Amino acid sequence: MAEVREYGVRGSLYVEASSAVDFTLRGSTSFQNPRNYGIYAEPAAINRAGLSDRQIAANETTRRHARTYSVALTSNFDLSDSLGITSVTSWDMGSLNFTEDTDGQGIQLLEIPYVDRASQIAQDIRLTSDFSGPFNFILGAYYNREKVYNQSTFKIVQDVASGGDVDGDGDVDDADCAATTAGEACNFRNSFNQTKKSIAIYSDASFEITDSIKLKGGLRFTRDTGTQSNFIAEQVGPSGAVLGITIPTPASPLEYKISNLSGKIGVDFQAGRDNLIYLTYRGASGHRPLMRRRFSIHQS
Ligand SMILES: [Ca+2]
Ligand SMILES: [Ca+2]
Repeated sequence: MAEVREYGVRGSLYVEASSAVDFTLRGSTSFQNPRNYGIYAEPAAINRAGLSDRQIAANETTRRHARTYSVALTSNFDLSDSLGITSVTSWDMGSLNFTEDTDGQGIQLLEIPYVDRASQIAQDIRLTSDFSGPFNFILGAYYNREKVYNQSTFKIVQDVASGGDVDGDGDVDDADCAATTAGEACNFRNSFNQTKKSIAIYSDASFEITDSIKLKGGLRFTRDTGTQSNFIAEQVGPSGAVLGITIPTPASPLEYKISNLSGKIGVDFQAGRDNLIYLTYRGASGHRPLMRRRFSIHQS
């Protein structure tokens, strides 16, 4: 039970600055804001009394908002007939906001608002050869940064009908949340920021021994770091007042760092016009499981 209401636009621009330099710029955006999906509450005898199979009840009927933006620039520079530089720069951003009527009923037993934002920038630059001789290579570097903000709130038993009047004075307010025993009349809200960065240097080379036998190899070094900051987990009253902390905020941001060196070496056999047989060995070291190996023989 969901509605569709959305649009998307994209465009691209190609510029050939000279016979040796060209640029392609791509951009897109999209937006969705349909009425949010409904929850089909079961068991029906308790939660859907009086409703037909095609009906649902909900007190929270707001729209869902999802928006994306994306821009990418690909640049090619020919240094000579046999050497070229390619650069790919990209930026993406998206946000998602909606409130789910989680109980699938007209009362305020459980509803969950979600708030999310994410953005990413990435840069890849590589030098590629196109030699007429047996040797060719790619040498590149890559950077990526991703930022995420996430917030969700469990809104529990927020009206008298669902049992939120803990102190029995006829309404649901902060006093009920303060006196709660099982979370009634309270909002439990969690939020955090997260940043991940990745830097890599990579290479790939090939050498044709004969027309049908080619040696290939590559190395990649990757450094990943991640930070989670501004972690907040709190108990909030119906008025929006913060009444308590459910999980303490760490004294300093949580972090991780991983470095990884991986490589591969292999050989291709061109067996006739339609058959390629190849053998590849891959290895990796770093903080991840020490070695990974794969031998494969494929025929197509
Ligand atoms: Ca509801
Ligand atoms: Ca009350």
